[in-house]
Amino acid sequence: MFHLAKHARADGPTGPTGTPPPPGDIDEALWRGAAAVLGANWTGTYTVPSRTLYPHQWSWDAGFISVGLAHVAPDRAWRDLRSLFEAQWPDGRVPHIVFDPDVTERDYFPGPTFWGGGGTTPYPGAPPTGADGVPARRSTGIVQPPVHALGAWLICQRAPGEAAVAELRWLYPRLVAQQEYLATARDVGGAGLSAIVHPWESGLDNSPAWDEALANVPVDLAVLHRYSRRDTLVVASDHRPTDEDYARYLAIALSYRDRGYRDADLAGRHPFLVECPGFNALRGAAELALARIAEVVGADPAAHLARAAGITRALVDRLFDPETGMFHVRDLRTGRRSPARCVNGLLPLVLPDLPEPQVSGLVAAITSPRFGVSARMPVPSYDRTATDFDPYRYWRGPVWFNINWLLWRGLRTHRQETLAGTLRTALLDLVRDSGYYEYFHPDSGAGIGSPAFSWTAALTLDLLAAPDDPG
Ligand code: 2M8
Repeated sequence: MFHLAKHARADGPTGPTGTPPPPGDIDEALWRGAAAVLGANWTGTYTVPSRTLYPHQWSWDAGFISVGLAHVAPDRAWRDLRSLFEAQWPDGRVPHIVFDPDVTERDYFPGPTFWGGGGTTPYPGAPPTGADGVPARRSTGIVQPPVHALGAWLICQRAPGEAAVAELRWLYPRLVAQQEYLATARDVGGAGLSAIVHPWESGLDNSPAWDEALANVPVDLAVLHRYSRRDTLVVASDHRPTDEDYARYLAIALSYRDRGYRDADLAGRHPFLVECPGFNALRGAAELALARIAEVVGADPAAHLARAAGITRALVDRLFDPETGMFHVRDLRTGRRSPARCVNGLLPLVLPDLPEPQVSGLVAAITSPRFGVSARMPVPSYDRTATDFDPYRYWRGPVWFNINWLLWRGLRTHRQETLAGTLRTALLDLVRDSGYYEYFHPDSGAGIGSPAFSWTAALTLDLLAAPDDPG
């Protein structure tokens, strides 16, 4: 456990004082348990994903967490997003981890020293100071899926009012800069999709989606002697990425870092450049959320709507495979689409303007034996029928809550209410039976990874509240 005493909130570690009661006739124990997890993981300015495994602020975690906080502590939801965006780089990128200066390097690897190249100054390109001249917290130089505009829009929907509008005004230009960075510096393929430069940028770290692209990255296990992993001291090693994968992750990160996190000439030299359907679908969803935010803050929504439509078209043209009926990642170094059927290939369902053939393909995949949503189990992270499906190893099989919450929203968007209802019930049963775990065994439902995991708790609240209008 890390720094529980230091981070404990003034009103106690077990939950926000005066947690609002659950709306309507819903499971009060589950609601209060979820609020207590968020209370215990609150540091005073943001929420850690997990006290034991992830003691800093993570980018896409913050987006999901903010949606849950909107139900029980909207002020914290906004504070969480502000904390993250205070560490935004001048080029618009929002770092995938923003480090807590009071947490030691021993508590998480790779920490600020690794990402900063060992220096004590911020990285090339990183903001020297944050808002109001406060020194910025140090950060990584890579990004994660941009779920923050959606988060901001949903906070505003769940907890409307003048304070929400003021927060939206502060965030809007920052969210626009984030999208601009992804649409320009990261459009390495030149076709309107952003490339990710590291598997960690996808959020689905060791998904089989990356296997083909990673096979071309040499493994140098010696790197693991220079640096030592910490995750496998906290969680069973067969529930985490392998050492080979980890050595490649470090090599790719070092390659990016040692060229100052520059994006200008990525195509010729960077060892990992992939277009991910999940990342880009969420970028499209962010543009749609920005269009709605623009209306509130008095800006023009048209450019956001146009960009969202362009992303949907590019996704269909470049990443959809009519034979499998789903989307697949494309390796920009070889031009090949990966054959692996992974859950990021289902995420374009969140886009309301996805054409009918693609929607039907995804709904068929979700209900097929490969991903089969049954009343008992949500969608796993990988094709259940694949020979290398692994029910324990992180993003290679287990069920993840954030992805299923997105699919639940996507199903509702496309008026698949019965299927959405089945998925919601399965997700809530999972946390009721196993707790607010980081991920879950796709057959038994047993919790794996970190207990008391923030996005699982946050999205449980949103599922319990299940607003009529998903927003
Ligand atoms: C996991 O990723 C981090 C690296 O970013 C790790 O394994 O140490 C992923 O599940 C990622 O999606 C998530 O944002 C992060 C924190 O919850 O953990």
